[in-house]
Amino acid sequence: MPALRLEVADAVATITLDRPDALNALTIALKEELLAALERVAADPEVRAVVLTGAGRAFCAGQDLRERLEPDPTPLADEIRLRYNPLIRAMRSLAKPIVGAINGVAAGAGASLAFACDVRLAAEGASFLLAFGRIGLVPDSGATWLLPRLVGGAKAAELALTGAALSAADAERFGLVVRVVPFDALLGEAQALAAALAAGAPRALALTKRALDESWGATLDEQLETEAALQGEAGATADHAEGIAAFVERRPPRFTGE
Ligand code: T3D
Repeated sequence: MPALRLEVADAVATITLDRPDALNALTIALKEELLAALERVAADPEVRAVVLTGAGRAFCAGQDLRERLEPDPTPLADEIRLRYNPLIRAMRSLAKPIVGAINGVAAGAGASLAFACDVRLAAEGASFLLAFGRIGLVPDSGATWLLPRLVGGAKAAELALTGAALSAADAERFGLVVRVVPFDALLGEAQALAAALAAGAPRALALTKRALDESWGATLDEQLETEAALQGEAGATADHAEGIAAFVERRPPRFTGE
């Protein structure tokens, strides 16, 4: 049985983690399906933006803890390297924006998946929970890199060390989510935001995502140079010419990704 749904409509791919009875906890199969889905949307020129969400009342409860009790589980460090790190790398290197529609609790590596999205909307009642410490583990799947950059070091330390839940409202206050909306409106709002992004110039969006990520390890001087180089690339696209033509002709641009 597939544990994930991938639907494409109007240039937006919606990926739904689909094990609601287990709060979309990550089995090996689900991790492999998610990586395959990310690779598929990366390769599909029709897809210009992605929504990642969960089925039912949770976004994702992290590693499926029951699977870890099965005979001969993969050693933890190997599992992280083999199946978690590639997911986070695939999300961050995807040249298309990912909107996280955080419909409910995002715990453990489920929170990490939420942090690895480019922007997040949350349903009222959603929460973020670095549940790792409760089972004697350390935050993984990029959580210790992404969270301090998203909410600041002090808040990240509190959440990582105490395992306290961050409510959707507090996540909005800390800038982790851009908006909190009623549960029933979440998917529609996330898809509308993704559709708006999908109408943008694909190359410029991809380069913007790259510039933002590269800034974390760069000095101002290095980043100024990165921006100049990326602007050279963006400025050479047909979409840039189309953007200027549309401005002058007072009409909406029709970006093609060329
Ligand atoms: O291990 C490795 O490979 C290394 C990688 C580690 C990465 C990680 O993600 S470590 C962290 C793993 N996740 C957790 O520790 C979170 C565990 N879950 C919870 O703490 C709670 O379920 C929640 C706070 C997320 C939600 O609580 P609540 O009260 O709303 O729901 P619940 O009743 O606990 O769960 C509902 C069902 O989902 C329940 O099943 P049942 O009894 O109705 O058949 C529960 O067992 C199942 N479920 C929830 N989380 C998981 C899970 N089943 C398997 N694995 C889970 N992580």
